[in-house]
Amino acid sequence: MTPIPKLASLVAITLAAALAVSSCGGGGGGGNGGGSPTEPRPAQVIVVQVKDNSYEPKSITIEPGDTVRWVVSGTDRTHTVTAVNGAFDSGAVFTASGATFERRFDTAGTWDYSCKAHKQCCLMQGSVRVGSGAPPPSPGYE
Ligand SMILES: [Cu+2]
Repeated sequence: MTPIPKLASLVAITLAAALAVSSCGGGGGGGNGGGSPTEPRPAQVIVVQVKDNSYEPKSITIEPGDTVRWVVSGTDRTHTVTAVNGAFDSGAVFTASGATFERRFDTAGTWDYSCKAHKQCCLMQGSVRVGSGAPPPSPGYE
């Protein structure tokens, strides 16, 4: 009749509980979403900076369905994004830093574009290639 057996059983119970807790945990975490390899990647938004007399990057390659967002960076001079073939024209929206113009490109191909105000003087030109088989931009736009 000593208290020792009681103490021993209490320790045993405590140990058992601790083991039960620690043996939980782990597991789970499996599966990373993934998706099938044939699933198309989600459409993306690609940013091109509009600076004084240049676009950065000057030429980009995207996938059909992607959107290009031109953003004025560090200038308050007026620029445009104007397609050579007339497919799109931002107009004079780039009048302040942070101003944007967006266009989604759904069909494969190559679009050369320039700034109406600074094409002649400064060769402010760029291009968007849509799809891996898009032809190279015209000289001066690549
Ligand atoms: Cu310009």
